[in-house]
Amino acid sequence: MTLRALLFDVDGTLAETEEVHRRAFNEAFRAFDLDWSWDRALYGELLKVTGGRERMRHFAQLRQLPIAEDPDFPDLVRRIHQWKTRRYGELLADGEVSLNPGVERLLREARDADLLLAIATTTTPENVEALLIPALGAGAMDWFAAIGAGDMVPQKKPAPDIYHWVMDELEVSADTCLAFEDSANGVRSALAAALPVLVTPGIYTRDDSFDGASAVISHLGEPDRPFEVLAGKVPEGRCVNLGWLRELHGTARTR
Ligand code: XBP
Ligand code: MG
Repeated sequence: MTLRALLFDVDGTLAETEEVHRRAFNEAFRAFDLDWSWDRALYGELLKVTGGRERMRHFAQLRQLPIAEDPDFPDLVRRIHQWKTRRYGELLADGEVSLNPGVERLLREARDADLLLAIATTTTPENVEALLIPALGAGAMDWFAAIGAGDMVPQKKPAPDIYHWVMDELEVSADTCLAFEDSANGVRSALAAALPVLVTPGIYTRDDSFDGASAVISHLGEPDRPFEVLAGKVPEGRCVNLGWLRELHGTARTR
């Protein structure tokens, strides 16, 4: 089956953004006079719940915080999350993160070869723009034929909804696509949509289980910065390019 589309997760996959999310959450909690503070260890646990609002509600329930029983709590969570999203955008505009190794090179190569590019993420559409425009320029969103993000679907990852939505938009079948993910939740989502998936783990997801993924490599690599193979059998090469991806896709089978 010919490879037609590359479907990218965002946080952890395109860039190491979770520390910026965490900072924006913590600043938002302070702005709303909450004594919540998420350190790295706690955030690593909380990341098992995808979506910022869902993560905040989960935290309040986990800690059995009385505020979770307040009838206005869902609205408060929504307002904190809006504040957090605005702050996250400001931090990225300040050049807080750059794309992971090989990401821009591969996106450019795929575009030049007329492959379809798409985004499939649990974060908000605003946050996708906040990352991609500073990194790729004002026209960055036009590089992507579909941007599936946040609340566009009923269920976030690990449910397959966002990948199904993106494939419907692109009018492609799963066997002509390849998904790029960094986390167990992302891999589960892609596999549940019958997509082959290439994993580049992030700082928070190194110890996740990636069972069923086609391969796990350290990052997409650059000619002078080769990737390391962490699991699976991969084509020969120092960095991921279209020839390499087509070969991987040709041998990839989802469960
Ligand atoms: C990772 C997530 C997101 C971010 C926070 O998304 O789970 O919730 O941590 O973003 P991805 P929001 O699918 O891109 O890996 O606060 O906007 O949800
Ligand atoms: Mg991710």
